[in-house]
Amino acid sequence: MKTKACIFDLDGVIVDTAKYHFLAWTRLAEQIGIHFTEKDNERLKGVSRMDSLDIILEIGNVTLPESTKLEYAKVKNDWYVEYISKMTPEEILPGCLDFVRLLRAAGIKTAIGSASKNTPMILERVGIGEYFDAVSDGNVVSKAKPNPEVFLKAAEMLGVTPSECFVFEDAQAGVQAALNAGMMCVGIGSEEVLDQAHHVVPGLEGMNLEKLEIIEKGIKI
Ligand code: B16
Ligand code: MG
Repeated sequence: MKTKACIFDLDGVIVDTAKYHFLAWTRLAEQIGIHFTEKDNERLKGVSRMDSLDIILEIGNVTLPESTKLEYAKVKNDWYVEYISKMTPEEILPGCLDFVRLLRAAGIKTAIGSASKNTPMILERVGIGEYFDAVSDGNVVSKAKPNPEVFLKAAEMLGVTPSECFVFEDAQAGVQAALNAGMMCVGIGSEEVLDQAHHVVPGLEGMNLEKLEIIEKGIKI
């Protein structure tokens, strides 16, 4: 197989932290007087913290000075950290650990490619850090997905070329970032939303090396 590394998005692929982001953003939106729904929350997936706040303010038609926005983003993050600090290994999404173990046993490198600045804390809480050879996250990159920086950085950390990498992503912006990086991409979620990916699966359950090889060859499964 040509593939030498697999890069995993964190929120929505390894753990479902979207629910905690939603709780914290809703709490903040209510405080500002903005009605924010679960459907609106879809727009925030894979998007950076400050860009997420801008989307919420746009929904509420609210304009704020930069200093207040930074203050609000901090308040939201403090609440979010309060939620994720209680996460446990049971919250790792089905199939993830089995697949990562298979990859590592086959000598394929693994990395995290996430927009989140809270990546180290989440990995520590769910006890999965040791399974990844590199962590490229919001603390080491500055350009948000669909910019490919986060995935290119992961490849660089692993010492592989982009064409040797597979990305697993649940957000449209993330799929686009993987394609912009020149990598293969498996979408995690709905085919309708992630139609740009080379292949889409509902989750990592049942994913294995044989399937990866078939997707790499461009054969539809
Ligand atoms: P933080 P991913 C993304 O993580 C989330 O999907 C997105 O909703 C969040 O705003 C972003 O991380 C930043 O997170 O506020 O923790 O730095 O999907 O790229 O793993
Ligand atoms: Mg995600």
